[in-house]
Amino acid sequence: IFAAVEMAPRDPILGLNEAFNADARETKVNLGVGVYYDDNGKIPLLNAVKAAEKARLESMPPRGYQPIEGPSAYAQAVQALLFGKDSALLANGQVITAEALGGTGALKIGADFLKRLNPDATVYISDPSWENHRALFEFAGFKVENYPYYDAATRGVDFAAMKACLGGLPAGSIVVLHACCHNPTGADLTDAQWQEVVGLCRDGGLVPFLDMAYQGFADGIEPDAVAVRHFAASGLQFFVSSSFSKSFSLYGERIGALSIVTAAREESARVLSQLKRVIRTNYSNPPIHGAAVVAAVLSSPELRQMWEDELAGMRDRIRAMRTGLVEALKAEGVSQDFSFVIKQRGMFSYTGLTAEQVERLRTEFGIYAVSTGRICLAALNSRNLAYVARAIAKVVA
Ligand code: PLP
Ligand code: TYF
Repeated sequence: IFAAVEMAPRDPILGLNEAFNADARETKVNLGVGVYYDDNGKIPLLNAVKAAEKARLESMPPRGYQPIEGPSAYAQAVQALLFGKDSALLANGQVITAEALGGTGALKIGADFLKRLNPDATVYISDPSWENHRALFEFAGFKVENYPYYDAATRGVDFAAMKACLGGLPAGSIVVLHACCHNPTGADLTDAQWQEVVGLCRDGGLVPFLDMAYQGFADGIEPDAVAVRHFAASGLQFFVSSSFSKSFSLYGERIGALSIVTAAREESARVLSQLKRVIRTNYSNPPIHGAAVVAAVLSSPELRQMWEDELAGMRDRIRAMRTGLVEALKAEGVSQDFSFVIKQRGMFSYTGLTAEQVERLRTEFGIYAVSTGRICLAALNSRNLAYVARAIAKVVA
């Protein structure tokens, strides 16, 4: 059966973890995977999550099957974060939300649903994009192309090229957009640019698919929803995948959601019925724990405040590491201007380090980064910052 099976390539990011774990050096640092670590280098268990879990454990709830689309309390909590609790779309019944297995699972059920709706569409992802976007949509059966996005010269978005491309796509094309904290570049669109993208999607009859994996990691819960809010105000139909992996530090619980904005309540019912079919034929219904914890935190004023404070703490610590890295590089005598690191948003910095420099960081210093030069700032801390800065200074010298 398996004689002709070829060895698949490793995931370029998750594969790094395996190499890192096998490295015996005590000074090793993993700047590869996009995970938030606290200043002690540990993945935090948020106090808001602890409190919700304690209450849940004490109540010893039964473990029956969930509804196919997950609990409605969870869907409502997700919708309020994405669209704002007073959104007219919510009042009109124009949004359906299904719990999903992380942001990845949300993208996949969205992709599977779209494949049934519009099998011949091409999916467009940013150049570059999260490593898994292309493979995920290809495995769902789509042809995947890039639209221009990052401009290495300005370390920002080549918006003219992006617009020119989106403006020329055939109607029905699916456009995957990073709603905030672009992975891997940290370069986001401005408010005005989002409005232009909404206009291009409307004029071109495109299908927008917003991917929101880092709400709260740029400027805050509300400001980071700007892209979703512009699309919501446009009257268009669109998809949003969202994730609590990062914002709740619940990576392994696999908790995310797919939300779809429809034209009307009646349409929502039809769309949800088909999405439920996609879910049922994949995994029947989603797990209980992550959704219960997130819904409990977001529906309790005290726990919600605790969570917002803890999320702000993560955001502020990443910012401090950005500034710290830039200052430490200067102190190491690096003449190249790295101040762009402070302007990039979210967990990552696209450092401009070459694949050879990244390779030297690994072999000579035990510092692991993605070969594209992406590093995760959230893996820096007060103990490894100087070491990392010294190593970068050596490889760029
Ligand atoms: N989309 C983007 C842009 C991401 O960076 C990530 C990162 O993990 C995901 C989706 C997937 O999120 P999750 O881990 O919740 O599946
Ligand atoms: O980009 C990252 O590092 C995170 C984590 O297949 C991740 O989004 C990376 C690869 C992957 C799943 C999650």
